[in-house]
Amino acid sequence: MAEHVVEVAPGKGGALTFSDNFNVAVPFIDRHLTEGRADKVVIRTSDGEAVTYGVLAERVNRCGNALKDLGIGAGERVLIIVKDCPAFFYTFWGAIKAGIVPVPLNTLLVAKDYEFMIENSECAAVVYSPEFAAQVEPALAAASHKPERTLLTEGDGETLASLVAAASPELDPAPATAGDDCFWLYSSGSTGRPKGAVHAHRDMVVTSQYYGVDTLGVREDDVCFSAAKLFFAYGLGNGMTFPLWTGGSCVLLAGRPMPDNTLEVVETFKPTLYFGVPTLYAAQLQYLESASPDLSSVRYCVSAGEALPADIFRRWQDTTGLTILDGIGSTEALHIFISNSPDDVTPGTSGREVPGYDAKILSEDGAPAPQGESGTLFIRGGSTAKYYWRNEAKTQETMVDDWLNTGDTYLQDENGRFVYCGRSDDMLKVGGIWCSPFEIEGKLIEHPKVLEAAVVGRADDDELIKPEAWIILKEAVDAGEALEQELLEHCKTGLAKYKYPRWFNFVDELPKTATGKIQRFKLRQ
Ligand code: 3UK
Repeated sequence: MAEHVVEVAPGKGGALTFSDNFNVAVPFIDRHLTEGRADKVVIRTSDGEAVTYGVLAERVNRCGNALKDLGIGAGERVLIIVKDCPAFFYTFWGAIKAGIVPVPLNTLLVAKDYEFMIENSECAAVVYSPEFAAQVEPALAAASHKPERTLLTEGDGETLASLVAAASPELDPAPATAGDDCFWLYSSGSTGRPKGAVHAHRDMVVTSQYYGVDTLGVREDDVCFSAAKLFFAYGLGNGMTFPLWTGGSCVLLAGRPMPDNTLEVVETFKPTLYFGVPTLYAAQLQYLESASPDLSSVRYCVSAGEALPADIFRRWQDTTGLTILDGIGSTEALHIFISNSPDDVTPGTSGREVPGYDAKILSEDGAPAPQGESGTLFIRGGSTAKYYWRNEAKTQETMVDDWLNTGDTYLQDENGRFVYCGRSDDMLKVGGIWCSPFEIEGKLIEHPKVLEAAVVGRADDDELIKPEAWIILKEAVDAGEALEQELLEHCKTGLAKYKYPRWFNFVDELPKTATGKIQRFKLRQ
């Protein structure tokens, strides 16, 4: 078998066979030149930039060389804190082709989060967009590990852009195997620090083929638009690996996804596949009450990140005529492993196993849960992370034999469809992004007037979960609107933007166990 190739057996979920020497940058980037796509546009940005497959391949090579020229060695990490733009592609793929490990980070985080990731990854370099300098630069200054190089993507002086322009356009793929470490994504836990999930070269092939092609039906003529950002495993697949696997194209929106700018992108760039999260669908529905953009280019809409309420599914279908395919994925699995599909949709469920993945629901005693009864969902498939970086305890807890413990409670209905019942820990998904109640509580009790705090998820009018705070105040403080406003401001300044509590309750005591652990389940309504 030639080098850097993968054979796909026919049929959904068909076996994938990788050549012995396999660097995934070759099938995702270089293959398009040999298949005659050099002049096809692969990336369009909402600012009007267009990048062809030929230009992409050349810039990936230049970027890989630029990173090597900086002295970054094979296997070393490069943190990527970059908005959705072509430079994200160049850095991510340039690193992989050069044998360097890219680690895209959530761009909504704050300095103390980045400080931890800089130290935990012991990265050799940090590449960041100027938009995020205010959080990244203090993190670099405070971190005990000092990366050899930090680079802005663009701007004055030496930047990634200037190095790329000066670097050689020729780069041979670094030798690798399908199972070698390729890139990481950080995943958050309810307690403790984020965990670096280490993915192999094969993983993006598996997700792109089994979910992208076999389940969703992504094709060469598709234009993918993901409102979910590239740093998120969901967005990385939707907006980058699916088009690169099929020879299709994508549209990138650099700014924060809002109802108006996302629907404007749909109207202007006419994507055929649209990927969102439930919170944004709810906000878009409200926006569509007073606007009617042309969405007719879209073949299917996809939702993931948190459960899509059946009511939002129906209202979206009534308003736009479009079907939303809800599917559950995770950072550890890399993309969606249980999903509704174009010919099998049941609102209010996550659908069935994606071909190529297995799922099982286990009761507390470890036995398979009887049909209709809930238990913990485990999944198995070729794209799951190999391990968590330097976190043996969590690796052993989560990755059991070749099964992955999702931490989700699920049941299977009488038709075999999977129904989400909640998390088995206290973690919340807010707008599709992780939110730890402990972190918000920690922020609240920093406030001089707060004695104790507990945070739980509460469903809003759209049945979407948002943080709610229960607070014990120190003596002689009046609870009122002014105090709520003060606490709100306090949370908004020290936490990632989506994490502030939407409701405040002031109480005299919090429900606790004998050992003093807050019983959050008693506060959930
Ligand atoms: C929850 C869902 C119900 C669930 C993701 C698609 O969300 C992604 O990855 P994360 O690591 O979170 C994983 C957790 O989020 N979840 C995600 N989708 C659904 N719950 N219904 C859903 N449809 O708790 C899961 O364990 O941030 C989603 C593709 C790639 C991803 N990484």
